[in-house]
Amino acid sequence: MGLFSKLKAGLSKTRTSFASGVKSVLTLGRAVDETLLEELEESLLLADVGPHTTSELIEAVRGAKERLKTAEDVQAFLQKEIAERLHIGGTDLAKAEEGPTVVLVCGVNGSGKTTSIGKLTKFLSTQGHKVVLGAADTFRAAAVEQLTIWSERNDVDIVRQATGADPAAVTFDACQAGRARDADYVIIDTAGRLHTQDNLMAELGKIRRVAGKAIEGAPHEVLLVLDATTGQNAIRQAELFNKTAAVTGLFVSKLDGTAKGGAIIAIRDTLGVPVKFIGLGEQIDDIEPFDPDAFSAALFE
Ligand SMILES: Nc1nc2c(ncn2[C@@H]2O[C@H](COP(=O)(O)OP(=O)(O)OP(=O)(O)O)[C@@H](O)[C@H]2O)c(=O)[nH]1
Ligand SMILES: [Mg+2]
Repeated sequence: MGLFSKLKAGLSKTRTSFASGVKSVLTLGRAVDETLLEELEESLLLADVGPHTTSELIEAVRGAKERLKTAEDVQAFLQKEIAERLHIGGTDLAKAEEGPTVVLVCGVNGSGKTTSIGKLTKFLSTQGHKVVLGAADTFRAAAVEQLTIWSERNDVDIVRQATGADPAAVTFDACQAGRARDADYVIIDTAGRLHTQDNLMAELGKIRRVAGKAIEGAPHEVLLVLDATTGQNAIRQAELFNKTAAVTGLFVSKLDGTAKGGAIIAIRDTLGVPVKFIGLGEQIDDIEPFDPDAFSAALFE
C-alpha cells in the first residue's frame, strides 16, 4: 500500500466524519453565502476542529471571499489553509549538531508513549540511525519489560535499572551509553503522569535537567504523546504539560481509532507546538512522520 493510501486508511473514521460534515456542506457548485459559512462553521466544530481554530478558519474564508466563487474554491482554500497552519514550526524531528540526539517522551497514562517509542525506533533504524532506549519509567516492572520487548523487536540497546530506580539516573545512564556507543538517537520512555500531579511534573523537570548534564543541549526534542481519541480534551492536558516540560513536538497516537482527527488542527493551533508524528495502529509500522499536506488532502479527498 502506498503511503497516501495508508494514511487514508488509517484516517478512515475521521475522513468519514469530514465527508458527512464539512464536505457535504461544500457541495459542487454551491454559492458562497452566509448560510454556507454558518453551516461550514458548524460542521468544523462537529469535526472536532475546536471553537478557536474554527472561527479563525471561517474568518480566513471570509477574508478571501472575493476570490472564492464556489464551494469547490472554498474547499481548496480550506485544504491549503489547514496544511499551512500545520506546517508552522516545522514537522521534522530535532537533530543535534553533533553527538546523540536525545528525545524525551512524555504524556498522561496510557496515551501510547511506549508503543510510539517502539514505532519511532523502527522508523529511525530504517533510516540507518543507531538508537539507544532509556527505560526511565521505573514505576512499574511491567513498563521496563514492555520497553525491553520493543528493544528486542528493533534489535537496539536498552539502558535499564531496577524497578523503583530514580528515572533521572536512568536517563543520565542512557545518555552516557548513547554517547559511548556512538548512537544517533537516545529515546527516553517516562512513566505516565497527569499534568495535575505536581511531584511527578517536577520529576519530569529533573529528568530534563539531568539529560542536559549528560549531553549538552539535551533533551533536543521533548515529544508529548497525545491520544487522539480524547479529542479536544487533549488540548487542556497538553497546555499544562507544556508549562513544565517545554514540549517541542507532538506525537498524536491512536488516530486510527477515532473520528476526532480534526482535533489535530486545533491542538497545533492552540499549543503552538507542531505535530511531528502520528500513530495509526498498534503495530510497529503504524507510524508516519506527519505530513501536513497529505493529512489535509486526506481529510478532503
Ligand atoms: N489503535 C491504536 N492503539 C495504540 C496506538 N498507540 C498505542 N496504542 C495502544 O494504546 C495502549 C497503551 O499504549 P502504551 O504504549 O502502553 O501507552 P503508555 O503511554 O506507554 O502507557 P503508560 O506507560 O501506562 O502510561 C496499548 O494497548 C497500545 O497498543 C495507535 O496508534 N493506535
Ligand atoms: Mg509506557
